[in-house]
Amino acid sequence: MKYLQWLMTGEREPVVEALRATLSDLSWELPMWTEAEQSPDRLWLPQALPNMMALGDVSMLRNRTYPLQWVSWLGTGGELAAWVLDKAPDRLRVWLVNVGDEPISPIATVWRLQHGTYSVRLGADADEDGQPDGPAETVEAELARGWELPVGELPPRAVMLLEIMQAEALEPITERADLAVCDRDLAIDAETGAATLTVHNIGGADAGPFSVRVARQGMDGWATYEVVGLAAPEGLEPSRATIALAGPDVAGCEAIEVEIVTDQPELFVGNNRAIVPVVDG
Ligand SMILES: [Ca+2]
Ligand SMILES: [Ca+2]
Repeated sequence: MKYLQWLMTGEREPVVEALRATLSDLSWELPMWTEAEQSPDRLWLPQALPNMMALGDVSMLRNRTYPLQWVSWLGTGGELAAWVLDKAPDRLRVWLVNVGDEPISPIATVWRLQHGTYSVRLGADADEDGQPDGPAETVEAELARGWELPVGELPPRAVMLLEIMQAEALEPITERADLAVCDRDLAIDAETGAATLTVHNIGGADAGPFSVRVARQGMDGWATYEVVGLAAPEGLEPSRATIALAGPDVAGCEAIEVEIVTDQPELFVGNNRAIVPVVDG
């Protein structure tokens, strides 16, 4: 594979050659993927190489469904070309090129960095030697799996080098509590109309006291429910707390908004809010 050839030798031409072949493949198969016929299972997207380059590893491929990517990108406007040069649990180094005509400010989501503080530097690498051409501003950022990092502004059509280097390792975030709620966590009793909300601890530590705020979607007024705590799951037993929703009256509204509020550091905060449809049981 041409990618391995680059890894072993540092020669870039084999990768460029493979990218040309990938683009050719995508171009002539595009009708088969889109308007020409039903999606066939004998046609593979040639995504391994673009994944390896832009994300650091394969994110998803037939028969390889475990996500291995090191980084993914948001806010690119479809104009970001990325080449992960170096990846390890304590560092990432990536070439970034904005191929558009306007500046973009992408956000990197890191997936395999250890929890820690990192020195982050974005600088020009016009001579493409993998080193910044001059001094570049360094900022400190705390990062862990799934956390987002604003990369900074990328000028059009310039090779930029992003370096994320660990300054200090912090405790593994998997040893934190993780309170969670999702859009299937509301039950309505068909007989009585009583509404019960379930919240979960899916983390690696007991959660102390927290509160759950509930509102009817799009309407003023929150009801707050206090929960004394929720132990971490043991073995294969899930850890759940149920809350009888005394008010607001959820009958007649399409959905409720739920927010878990805690002072405790969490494994992931993106699952602390949910819009939960109200469906009679
Ligand atoms: Ca350079
Ligand atoms: Ca959480």
